[in-house]
Amino acid sequence: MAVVIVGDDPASRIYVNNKKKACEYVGIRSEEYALPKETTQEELLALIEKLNADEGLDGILCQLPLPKHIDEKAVINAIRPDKDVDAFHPVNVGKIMIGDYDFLPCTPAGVMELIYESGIDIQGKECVVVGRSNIVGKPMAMLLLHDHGTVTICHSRTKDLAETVRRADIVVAAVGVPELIRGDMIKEGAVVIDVGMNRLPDKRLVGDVAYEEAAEKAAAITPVPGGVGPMTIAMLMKNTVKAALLHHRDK
Ligand code: L34
Repeated sequence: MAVVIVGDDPASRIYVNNKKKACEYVGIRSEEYALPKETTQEELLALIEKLNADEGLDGILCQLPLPKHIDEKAVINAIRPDKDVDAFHPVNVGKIMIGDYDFLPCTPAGVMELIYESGIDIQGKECVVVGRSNIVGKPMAMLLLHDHGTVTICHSRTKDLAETVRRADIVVAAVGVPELIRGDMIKEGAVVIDVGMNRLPDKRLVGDVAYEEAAEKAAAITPVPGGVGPMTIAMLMKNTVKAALLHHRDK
């Protein structure tokens, strides 16, 4: 796998290091391409072309966010779909929509794995996803729908967030607002999954859920850190193995 990181965002550096450690742990060879923040879009696209053509690589991951002068969409579109272990390329996104896919995006896939492993049945449940990003909220809603959940997506223009979240049997918070989801928004016995990863000025790392409050009501809840983050990385490993199998199975 090739991991590309542009610039010196400290959070991205931690996540990429965690990914490299996981690769080492499971026995995936990883190559890091750490580019300076001044890298031009042309330079980055040229690197991706080179990685696309490299027969020795099964997966390419370009860590987001990218510096503002680079068009993320152009970069995502440039990655060969069969090496797109993030499942961000439009071809892979489209396949997920139909339910016929090779890769799932790592964070939503990790959330599903947590739900399955906890023995929680999604069928017929009220599922509320807070956040509508292309990389988490939207695919998350689609995966819950595939498992027969009744899915509501909330976002910044939602009229009554608290009232909507209060209906939920399963809440997935992925907005990037520290502790937006309070205890009084959680139904007794709900499952609460916190995708948020917010670094406060005092350096504390908190999720999108006020954990202590919500934990008093929830039947199950994920912490931050130590919840969805490590699952994202585990699913990246799974996708990379899958990419390798798809590339080499018939050879
Ligand atoms: N291309 N960009 C691309 N793919 C991804 O899948 C990501 N994402 C998100 C940001 N940009 C990306 C990640 O890797 C978020 N993300 C991610 C990965 C790992 C962790 C958090 C976010 C993680 O390891 N979290 C640890 C705490 C780390 C810390 O101390 O800051 C945890 O226990 O939650």
